[in-house]
Amino acid sequence: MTRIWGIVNVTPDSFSDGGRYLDVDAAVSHGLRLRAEGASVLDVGGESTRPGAERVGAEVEQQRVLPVIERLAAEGIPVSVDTLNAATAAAAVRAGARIVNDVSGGLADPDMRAAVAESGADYAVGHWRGFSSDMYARAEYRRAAREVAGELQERMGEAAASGIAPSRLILDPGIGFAKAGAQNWDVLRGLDEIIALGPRVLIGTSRKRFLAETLRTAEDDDVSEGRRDLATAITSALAARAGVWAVRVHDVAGTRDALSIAHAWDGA
Ligand code: PMM
Repeated sequence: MTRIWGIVNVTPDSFSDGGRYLDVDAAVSHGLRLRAEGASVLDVGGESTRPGAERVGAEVEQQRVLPVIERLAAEGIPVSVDTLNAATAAAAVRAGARIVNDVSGGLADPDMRAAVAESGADYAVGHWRGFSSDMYARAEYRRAAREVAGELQERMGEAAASGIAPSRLILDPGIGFAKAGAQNWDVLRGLDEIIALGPRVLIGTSRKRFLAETLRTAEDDDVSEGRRDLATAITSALAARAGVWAVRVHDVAGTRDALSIAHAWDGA
């Protein structure tokens, strides 16, 4: 069964939950609800990576995520920390996180790989070409899936050189990161090239702009959260059939239903 990572964003400016979970108690109860709905991992983040978002310092980020991670980990739930900062990653693992989710794959902070190696945590490595402020300027591909796979292979080599075994790696092609519109579909269509690299593969399409762009019409320009969640459930089910290990989503219940249907189709 494809695993579900439930998103717990502890940010005031996240495009997807609008800051509803800033408060620690609210973030923890949101996480517990996602767990009850079927999330295998809760992915806790304190810095928004949405296009054009301001960066926050590591100190603010840690004030947001550490109390939430501590409480969710104390419930025995596998927690991942979504961060670009080595210091936050190390502190989160001390607070109980078992996975470091770095959408930059080690490129944003030169100390990240050493911190992860030392921590013993698993390492989710994203495909990334720069901070969100200018990532669309770097969205140039001739063959998107092949180039993403090639760059992820470089990140795997760097991780190995830092002492992180391939069995600890999770690869993520970084949907929406330095990829515009149709380039995201090119990557999803070529997922087998990324799966062929060997490590577990994670995909995050949840509520992303390329889904809204696909659904938008002249009459209905503003694609609602519910419609984005439905599109997410469908892409997650298709990614599951393509062989990914896990999908990272906001709407765990809807995605769990979609995965159950996809697995039933396969007789699983
Ligand atoms: N996308 C976002 C944040 N973190 N982590 C991984 N591994 N993969 C992703 O695609 C990804 C991520 C985008 O922001 P959101 O948390 O508001 O969806």
